[in-house]
Amino acid sequence: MLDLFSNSRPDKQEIYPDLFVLANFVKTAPLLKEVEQIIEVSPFRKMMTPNGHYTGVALTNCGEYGWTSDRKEYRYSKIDPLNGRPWQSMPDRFKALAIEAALAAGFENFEPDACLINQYLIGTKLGSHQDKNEKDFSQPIVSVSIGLSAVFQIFGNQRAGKAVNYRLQDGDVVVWGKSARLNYHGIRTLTVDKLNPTCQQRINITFRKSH
Ligand SMILES: O=C(O)CCC(=O)C(=O)O
Ligand SMILES: [Mn+2]
Repeated sequence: MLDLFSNSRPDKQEIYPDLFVLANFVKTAPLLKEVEQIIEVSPFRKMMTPNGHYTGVALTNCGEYGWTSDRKEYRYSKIDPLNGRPWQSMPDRFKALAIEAALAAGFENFEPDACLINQYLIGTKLGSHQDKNEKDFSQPIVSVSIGLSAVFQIFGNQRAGKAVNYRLQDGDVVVWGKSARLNYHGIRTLTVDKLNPTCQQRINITFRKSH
């Protein structure tokens, strides 16, 4: 029978060519515990960018390389510029998740060496951009959502292309590569979830092969 009121989603959905959503793929409480340990050493911070503005989202990293930015450029660095120390190593649980999700979306041999962790508070957004500071575009991006839901937008190969919108929930993983690897994407301004008003932040973890 057609269930008009079901809100269940397919486990795996290609919402754009070579861009897959793995719905409710991972339990996030253990991931959040790892993030809490990472931010004790390398806290969330907004970073200055070459266009003279600070990032809207606060971020940190773990793994061999971390994505950073300053007045001069965007780059991957082995050192956290805030504390002058190497980033915390990528937890085994993170690496295993990244590889498993990539595989589930059809990307074999993913070897992430960088893990960017974004913190979105209500009212923040991430404008349309490409992930293009990596040296190896043959490997996918794996992106994990924790906490408050948010609308992911994919614009194709133009910054202001027609958007495909998808609301990401806690535990969802997005994987993109091949023809989608350099597609523009972003996150719409976060709003309060009326059904869960105490949830005030979204954490996003993206795994990349930077070198
Ligand atoms: O928060 C997200 O889901 C996407 C994050 C992202 O695109 C990035 O960090 O480059
Ligand atoms: Mn991105």
